[in-house]
Amino acid sequence: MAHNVAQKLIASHLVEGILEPGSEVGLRVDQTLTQDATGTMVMLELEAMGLDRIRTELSVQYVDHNLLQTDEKNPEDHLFLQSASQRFGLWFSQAGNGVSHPVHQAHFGRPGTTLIGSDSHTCAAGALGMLAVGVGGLEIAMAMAGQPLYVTLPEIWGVELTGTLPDWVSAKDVVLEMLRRHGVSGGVGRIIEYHGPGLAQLTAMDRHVIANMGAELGATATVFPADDVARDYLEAVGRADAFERWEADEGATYDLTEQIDLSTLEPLIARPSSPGNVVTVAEVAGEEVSQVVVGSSANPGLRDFAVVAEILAGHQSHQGVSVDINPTSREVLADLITGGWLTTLVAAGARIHQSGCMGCIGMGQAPASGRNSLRTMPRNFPGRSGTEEDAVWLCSPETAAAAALTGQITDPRTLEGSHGITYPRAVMPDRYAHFPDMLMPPLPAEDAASVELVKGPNISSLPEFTPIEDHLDISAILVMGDDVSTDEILPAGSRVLPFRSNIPKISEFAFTRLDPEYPAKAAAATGGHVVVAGRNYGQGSSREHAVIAPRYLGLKAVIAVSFARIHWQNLANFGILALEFDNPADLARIATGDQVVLDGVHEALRYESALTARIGGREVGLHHRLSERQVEMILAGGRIPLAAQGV
Ligand code: MIC
Repeated sequence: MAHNVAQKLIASHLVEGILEPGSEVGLRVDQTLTQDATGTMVMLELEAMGLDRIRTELSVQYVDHNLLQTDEKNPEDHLFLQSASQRFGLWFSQAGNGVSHPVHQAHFGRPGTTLIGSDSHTCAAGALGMLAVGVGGLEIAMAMAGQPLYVTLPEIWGVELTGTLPDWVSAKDVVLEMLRRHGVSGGVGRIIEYHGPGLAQLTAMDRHVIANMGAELGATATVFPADDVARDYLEAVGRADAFERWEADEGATYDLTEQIDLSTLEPLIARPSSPGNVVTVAEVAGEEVSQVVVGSSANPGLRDFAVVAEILAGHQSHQGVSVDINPTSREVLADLITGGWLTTLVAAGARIHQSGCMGCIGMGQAPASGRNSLRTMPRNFPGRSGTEEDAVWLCSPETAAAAALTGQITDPRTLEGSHGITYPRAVMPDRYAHFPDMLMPPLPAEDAASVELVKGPNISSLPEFTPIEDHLDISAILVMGDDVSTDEILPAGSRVLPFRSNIPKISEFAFTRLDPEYPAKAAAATGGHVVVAGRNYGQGSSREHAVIAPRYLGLKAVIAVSFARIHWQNLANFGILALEFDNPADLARIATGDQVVLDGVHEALRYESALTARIGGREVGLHHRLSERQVEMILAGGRIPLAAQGV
């Protein structure tokens, strides 16, 4: 039988379950990736589990998020992560080396392997024919302890690319087109596999752009074949020996199909404040812009910066615009210097920042209230930039550069007429800068055993949680709408991120973007509480703090119309019951403060998927989609207590 690439990757890593979409399977994990904002929890979880040394082939800890050092907290977390990497046997990438996803792809990407990462954009590695999945930190800790990754087997969505991209249209526009067509939950329960004749013109870094924002579609993963393009990339980063061909068989089929004729695409942009609000740039041209930010995991390739430099070459950026450049990595920065592009950018008025995620996660670069900020980043959820009343738009480097020049949202295709600029096809070097020594290899086991974990006072232990009660009679202290993102559940930004290793402290920020009184209401509801939401609850980041912090404040159950994949698993990992409405219309009948009564919870979880609740005095039909394994977790109080029972 002919197989597609995703099927081959899954079949070659299957250790439990059967290959039937919708059923739970266990997959062998070859590699893991953690970053600092989620990694401290993972290391605390390894400590809580008493693990001596990791069992994965390769695990890497990056420092790329919490880079601003406005006090001692972030640098102390970096030291903790370095000591934990040495203690448990991980590679370690220091602050300044760059954003995890592109650095990982360049140094460790290997076609045909599986990678999981405690960052939702881990899926970017699908660019190289890897099965790469973003998950919560606890999945990573378990994988490092030698356990498989358990996932609901997705459907495979084949997207055939035909035609050739026109000038001024690039990879970002391809994924924005997917978001324009399908919205932020269009990929839920699916792996997206790109194929077809249009692929050959997309470089590995173009594919990285498209695979990265598969997370914004809610997809489990995005997969590209490992073909000649992947081989050329691995040669260019000095790792030709890592190449292995992984392509779909002749006649391979997909569960769902789609086609994009690249030649019909035009520059696209996502309006504030959702990656799904996509329109053509032409439609919104003329809106004033006060900031342009180029960088992040969504447009991390050297080309993405070089093209901006070549558009700006010989011009001054508009005086009303702050042009912020975040070079992806030490290596991209070196190549920008060698190619002369950095000088061009500086001469054009750009502000050069350090390598890392920076403004993408609100670590600096917050825009002025209500002023348009155009970013080549993957997300623009409300307030994520660090400014509550922000207006962040997501676009390609070409569209960003056009706004930097004109001070307005500008269709870059018009620059030919207005500024005499022909579309620059920045020529890439045959070999990219390659600094292998920037990554610290794992210590040999005999030296690792004696390494002490360096814990600053901001690093608290993981709280312990009790199992869910059989009878709940608690209040719904928050009722929300559709598409609530983890940035709204537990904000990031330079003020909150330094508390990522301190649950009691970070819980003071839980849900405050939606209801500033939430922590106080949770404290007043002494027996615990429930929150209620609409569709796609928990979209966005993998941060497990978005479940641990509310759990710490007493959250027992979330009742929603539907859940985003990573958040749903995180809820189970920390013993919170995720229930769905049988009839989505019931959501509108629930008011803040309604009492929620659930009886016989244990038996219902074990033997059925349906459950009837009394909410505000009315009967409401609910169900869950938990696997037997997840039910056991909930009944034990979470995955860590379950593991402690030896299960
Ligand atoms: C994000 O883009 O939202 C983040 C920051 O990278 C997160 C991880 C986090 O919250 O630490 C993610 O995507 O998982």
